[in-house]
Amino acid sequence: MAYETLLVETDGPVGIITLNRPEALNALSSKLCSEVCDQLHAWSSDASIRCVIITGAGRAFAAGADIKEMAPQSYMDVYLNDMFAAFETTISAFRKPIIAAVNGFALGGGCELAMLCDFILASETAKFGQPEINLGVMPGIGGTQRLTRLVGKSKSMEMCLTGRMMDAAEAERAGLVSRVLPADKLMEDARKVAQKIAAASLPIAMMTKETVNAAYETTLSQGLRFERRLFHAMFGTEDQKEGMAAFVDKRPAQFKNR
Ligand code: CO8
Repeated sequence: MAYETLLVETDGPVGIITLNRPEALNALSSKLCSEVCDQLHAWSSDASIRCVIITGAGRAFAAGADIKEMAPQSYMDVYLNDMFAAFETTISAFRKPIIAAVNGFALGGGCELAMLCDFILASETAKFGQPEINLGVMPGIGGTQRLTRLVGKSKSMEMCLTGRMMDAAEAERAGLVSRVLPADKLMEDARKVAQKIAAASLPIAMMTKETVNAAYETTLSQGLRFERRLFHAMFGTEDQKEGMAAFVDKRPAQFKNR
């Protein structure tokens, strides 16, 4: 499918979405958001895609929601359109692993998009922030909730109340990003990580994602019970038999995603 605001490619089982409005630092316009949703919907039912990377063209991952598009809107406009609700729910409901490869500014809705992904790989040039307070609003695509869970109340509160940016090193120390990579290696490494994930059994990767995410939604005892039930259920898959047999036979596993 040809898009106005995205570049989309596949590299075997890995789907790569590049947000492509570099002249606007990849600001999340309604068109861009609906195109991301369309592509994720297509890949959710495409069995050949087993992991997705989202990144940005140019010097930003995304510098937030499109301020020029939002500026004139009224309360009724954003309420009745349920602004950003479909974007948030489509990404958070996507069942296959998604990696954010953050190459530059990830601000406001851009930081929230990165946090909607399953984990963040950041280049040394990445900058994270929730500067909405400077615009007379606050984060609205999950920033107050996800940032707080990831970095704790004190840092989240400071960032949301002051709009200060965090550099990549601070974001890694704070637990917002899983790893910081040299800028010229970010996509090469992100592709390697995605290929590694895509080489695993897809249903097992999906159940693993669902179980880690359950840690944010349940008590510890409910989460442990959920983990144990899915762990037991994995013994009903062909891929568990293959993975363990391959270990014993000292050969690479050939998963069938069954
Ligand atoms: N929206 C629209 N255009 C943008 C945005 C944006 N978020 N960010 C940058 N641009 C545009 C600029 O207007 C400029 O365009 P032009 O050349 O036509 O003037 C171009 O991108 C380049 O930007 P700058 O010239 O400003 O580049 P600098 O290097 O000087 O500065 C910054 C880079 C610091 C990133 C700066 O652009 C900036 O502060 N951007 C805005 C960051 C921001 O405030 N983001 C939060 C937006 S609000 C939000 O995300 C809310 C989400 C929740 C909504 C929930 C609803 C339910």
